[in-house]
Amino acid sequence: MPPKPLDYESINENVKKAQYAVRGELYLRASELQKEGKKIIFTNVGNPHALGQKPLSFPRQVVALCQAPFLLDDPNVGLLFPSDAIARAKHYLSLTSGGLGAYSDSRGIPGIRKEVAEFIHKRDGYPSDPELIYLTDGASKGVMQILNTIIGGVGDGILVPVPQYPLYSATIALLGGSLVPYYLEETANWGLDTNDLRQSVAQARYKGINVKAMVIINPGNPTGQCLSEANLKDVLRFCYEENLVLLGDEVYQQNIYQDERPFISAKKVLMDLGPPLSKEVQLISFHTVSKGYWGECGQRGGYFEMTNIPPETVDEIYKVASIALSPNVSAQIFMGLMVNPPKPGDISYDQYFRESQGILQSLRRRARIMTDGFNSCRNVVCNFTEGAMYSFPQIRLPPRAIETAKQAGKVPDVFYCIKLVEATGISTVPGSGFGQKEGVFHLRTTILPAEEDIPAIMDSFKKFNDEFMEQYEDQRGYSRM
Ligand code: DCS
Repeated sequence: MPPKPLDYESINENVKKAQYAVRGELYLRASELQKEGKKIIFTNVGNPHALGQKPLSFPRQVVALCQAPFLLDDPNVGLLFPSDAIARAKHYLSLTSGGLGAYSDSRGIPGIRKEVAEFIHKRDGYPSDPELIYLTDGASKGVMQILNTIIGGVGDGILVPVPQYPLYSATIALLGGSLVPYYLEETANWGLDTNDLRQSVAQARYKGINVKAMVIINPGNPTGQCLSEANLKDVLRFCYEENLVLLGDEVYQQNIYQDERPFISAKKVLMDLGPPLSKEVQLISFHTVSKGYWGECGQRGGYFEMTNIPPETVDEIYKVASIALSPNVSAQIFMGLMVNPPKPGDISYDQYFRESQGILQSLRRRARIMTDGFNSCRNVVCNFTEGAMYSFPQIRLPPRAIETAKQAGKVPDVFYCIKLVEATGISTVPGSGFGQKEGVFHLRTTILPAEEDIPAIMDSFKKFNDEFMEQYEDQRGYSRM
């Protein structure tokens, strides 16, 4: 009997090649341990509500009313919901054709795309066109859709930072394209170097790869760095010279934990550069409701904005979006609320301000406690988390640990992270899942556990790490720092 179409040997090879470490081997081992009754701290995914973050009240009130519009006819509605939430729910329902149970336009509800455009205009100081904004089910679907539009086959290359968030490597693998790596420099706080970029492109072109796009993740995942304005200018000039479309993943734009390098969008820097670049460089920018102080990962709301993309291509992207009919309608409303939250003077403003700033300030403190905690551990060095939601310490594994891992058939950082979860319940992602330089090892943890729990988590990490290093260092005391 020949193999059946969905027998393992018959399925699409690209599916087998795609890897996604954020829910990979470590996550599976942690889930197994949890089933056996061990308490697991899931710091592998940037999923704030799963770690106890409370939703912001105003958006939930508005969406609750949109989901149950009959409440709007209840004479007691005003006792349960503030009047601005009621007004906003009516506003969003008036923008839909049939409420939350009906498909919307495949690009998203026009009135919400307009709110997104106004947000971008206010943020950057440059107008934005709602026709060039498409709403998506989380940023992930937007990224996949744009990569799908770019990649036709193995000859099409995408420059991706290393380390990177594996949505990129996995999607490029699924689509059968070529990932062209460029390395972020850990000793320069994960900055990028245009000479290195140039070299990566030259090498790829030498191999016959048509490098078409460059990805930046700003603030970085897993690396947590914020790109400076100068860095962004260099990147945009580079894209202009090399004829690349820039994919600006800006999902962590609200998650900034220092004041020296505030978030600046690639769109603003491009417009600041003026012509010819501002009219020529193609840019797609991504955003989401999953991050920031919203953390509404389960709602699956996102958008992308297209800059300098010709109308024919915009139409093709629309056509492909139409095949999936419609992004989630409730998620679109979350997006509308995120870009247009209560304003000073609104009834819900004080509460909204208190809740959102409470989360942000706590994340800022958590970023600091975790970085300091890692840096106090033997053979561990960690750059400060300037933004995003992760700490990405380098673990200097003793040669004997590396050998033991290899004998056990494990990548050394996977070996370390498995030992860590088995000993402490802390479930992380090994650095190899994001890509890293040869012979260098990391792990990624989120900074999302409750603030009051973090000191105990760091203590238990330190104890494990000390014992691990003790066990694998030789008597001469390898690489003490
Ligand atoms: N881009 C980056 C850089 C991300 O980190 C994520 C999610 C996404 C896009 C996609 O998010 P949404 O589809 O939810 O909008 N980050 C994953 C991570 O590393 N941990 O949790 C999820």
